[in-house]
Amino acid sequence: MSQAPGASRPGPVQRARAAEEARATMAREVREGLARRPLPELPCKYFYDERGSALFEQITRLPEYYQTRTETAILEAHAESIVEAVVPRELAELGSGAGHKIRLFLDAMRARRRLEGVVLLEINEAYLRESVARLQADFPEARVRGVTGDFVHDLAALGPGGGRLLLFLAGTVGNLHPDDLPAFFRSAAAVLAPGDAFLVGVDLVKDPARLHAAYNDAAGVTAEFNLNILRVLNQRLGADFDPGDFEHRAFYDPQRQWIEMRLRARRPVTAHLPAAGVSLSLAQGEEIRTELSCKYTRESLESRVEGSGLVLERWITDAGELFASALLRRR
Ligand code: AVJ
Repeated sequence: MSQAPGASRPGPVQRARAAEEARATMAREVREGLARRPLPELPCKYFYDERGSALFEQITRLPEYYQTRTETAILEAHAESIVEAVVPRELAELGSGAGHKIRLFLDAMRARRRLEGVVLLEINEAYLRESVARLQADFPEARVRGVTGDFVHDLAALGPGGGRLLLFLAGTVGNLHPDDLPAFFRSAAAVLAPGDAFLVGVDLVKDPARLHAAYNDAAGVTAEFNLNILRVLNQRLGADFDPGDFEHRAFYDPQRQWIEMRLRARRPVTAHLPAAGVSLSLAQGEEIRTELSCKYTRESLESRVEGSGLVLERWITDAGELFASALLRRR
């Protein structure tokens, strides 16, 4: 009966790493990020506690934030034909997992009586538990399981592929640095068997004004989302940030083809993060980078897939070419 806390036991939700290890990893990543100069950084995966996940859900419904509704429309039109081409037995998803989009694929798989398993990899454990329970109730014929972890370090926890369609939607691939994409695609290829597929949602290079508006919404939800990372540090690392000391900033860098989100100190700030063993001093106007959201073209994305063992098989966009679904096939 005695089991180490956090040890993974077979069950619907398994942890890629024990809770204490996850906290130690967070402490290290935050310490290393904040030590960077000239620009201190925080890993954007720490936006997503319960409040952060709820704020992101709100972002997806903003008039300025075209990504979610555009990708949904693409998948509503094409999920069937993707399932037709891939013939998966198992659906795997990195991040989210609760939403409407995964169901388009599950319904198409069910209609072909091919649905055997679902596996979700998600960083927010509470959110993951809910998603697993909901999907299991709606798709009783499938074995639904979840793994808590992040998609950079914990992909291997998905286990070996074979009949797998792996989804990575919402343009979240844009949160990785472009230099890290080749290694990421190789690690995705490692959890796929030849013939398996990887569907990646990609936000496209476009009019900078459109991008700017999507990350500077009039209602200020993105600003709240950005500031939430400080609350997460306060809660999980015992930090003493006052979110009121910072303001939201997001801008498009046309050379790098990415959106950067930053938090700018409104006044001189000193914060202590005891659990990370670090403190941070910023002068007024100094900034912390909290997120990269990289935008791609077909060519710039494909160049980073090259050599990974995956090949671009289909590139589906909306009529306005705002967003793309890239279907990659494991060779
Ligand atoms: C989760 C990567 C899709 O970069 O657009 C939304 C997160 N950040 N508004 C993105 C986000 C600011 C989002 N993704």
